[in-house]
Amino acid sequence: NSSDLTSVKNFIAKNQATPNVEYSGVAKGKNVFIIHLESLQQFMIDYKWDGQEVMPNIDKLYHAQDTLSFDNFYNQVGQGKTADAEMMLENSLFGLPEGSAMVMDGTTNTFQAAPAILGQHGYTSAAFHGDVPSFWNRDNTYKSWGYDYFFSKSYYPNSKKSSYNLGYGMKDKIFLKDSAQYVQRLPQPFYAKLITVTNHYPYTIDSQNKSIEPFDTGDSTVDPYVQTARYLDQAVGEFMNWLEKTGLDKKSMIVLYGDHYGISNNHKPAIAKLLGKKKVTNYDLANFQKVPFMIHMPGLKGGINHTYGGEIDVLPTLLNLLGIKDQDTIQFGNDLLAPGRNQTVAFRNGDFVSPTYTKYGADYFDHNGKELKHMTNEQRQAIDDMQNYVTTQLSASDKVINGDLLRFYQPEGFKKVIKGNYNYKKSTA
Ligand code: GP9
Ligand code: MN
Repeated sequence: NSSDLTSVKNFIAKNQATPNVEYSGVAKGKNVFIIHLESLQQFMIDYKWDGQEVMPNIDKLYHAQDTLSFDNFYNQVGQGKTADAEMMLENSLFGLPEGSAMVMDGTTNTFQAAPAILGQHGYTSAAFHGDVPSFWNRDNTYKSWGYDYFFSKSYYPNSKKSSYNLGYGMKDKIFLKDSAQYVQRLPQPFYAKLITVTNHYPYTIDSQNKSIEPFDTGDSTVDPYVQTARYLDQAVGEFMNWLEKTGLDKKSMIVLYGDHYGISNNHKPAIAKLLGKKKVTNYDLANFQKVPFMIHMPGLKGGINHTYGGEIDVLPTLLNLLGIKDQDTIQFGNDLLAPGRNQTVAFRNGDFVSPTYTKYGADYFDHNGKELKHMTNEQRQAIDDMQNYVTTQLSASDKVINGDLLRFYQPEGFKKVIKGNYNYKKSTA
């Protein structure tokens, strides 16, 4: 109801950081690519294995002068995994404590999502995914988010060849190559989201596409991860080459992100081996939740930024770069480049990380990863304040989704999305 909406708005007003003016509008009018890197974790950046750099293409982008890279960027997903990441990235709303918000509320709720916001600033939006459109209820949710196009399996003639598919859909190299023909035909400026799938558990890949030895932790769930991550890196490299060849790279801002961990906390001995440690603490596991986040654009003042943030912060960051004012939208994140932003990052279960304190599982840590078995009053107070912020933020976001509160709210200049205007069925004419 409307009093819930008021408390949400108050929380946002109190916690919203003023975006970084130096970066406001530097990407104005550019095409936007969102490249979803399935299950890719930050520890894989610059990782060496089998005498080689595992991901030379992504590493090169990570270190490029015109890439803004973030090395304290966390995934914040819950059970909705990919779907939660998509919800956060494009709405700056959290997934739910249980289940997937895209599945449970994507069809019926009102949203003020990136494709709709950009659509009202002259952008054409399109999502690409090489599997059935119903997965995670994307086909319905994308209408609520205002996606003009959704290219899924039936749009890809090659999806019919069984050797071109694996696990959750078309193999990334084929998927990205075949998506290019549609990308090329989109009116510019466009907002295009490409969802890769090959680097997904159980990390199988055919022998022609294996170009690195599996890890040797002895944990068979974990070991092939490096082989599909390598394949994903090659697919991204090929796509970047294509962008350069067409000249599209010069007209675009390319955003890459890992959606969530590939190696779960059920594999602690293997994680310890990969990190070169005897055993892992909860602090290590919290760190292990970092995922890559990079914004690449020719001419962008890049570098590796150490701010603590996560998926919830992406939308405000991108809107500021694009010069789109959104100060009155309901978004729970903050511009990652904003000076003085709150750097407490919530995990979906209420745990958190920050530059000063971390809570993970039953444990609390200081900024050096030292466990706080006994706390000073000052530490206790600081941690209580952080916990309070995290709990309030998560529950306010849940109120928005569970109560469908955005149906009562009209940001200035935003036109309500009319779901019936969208139809993603491939026409046979
Ligand atoms: C399915 C893919 C995988 O389309 O996005 O989802 P996940 O299992 O990672 O949530
Ligand atoms: Mn995923």
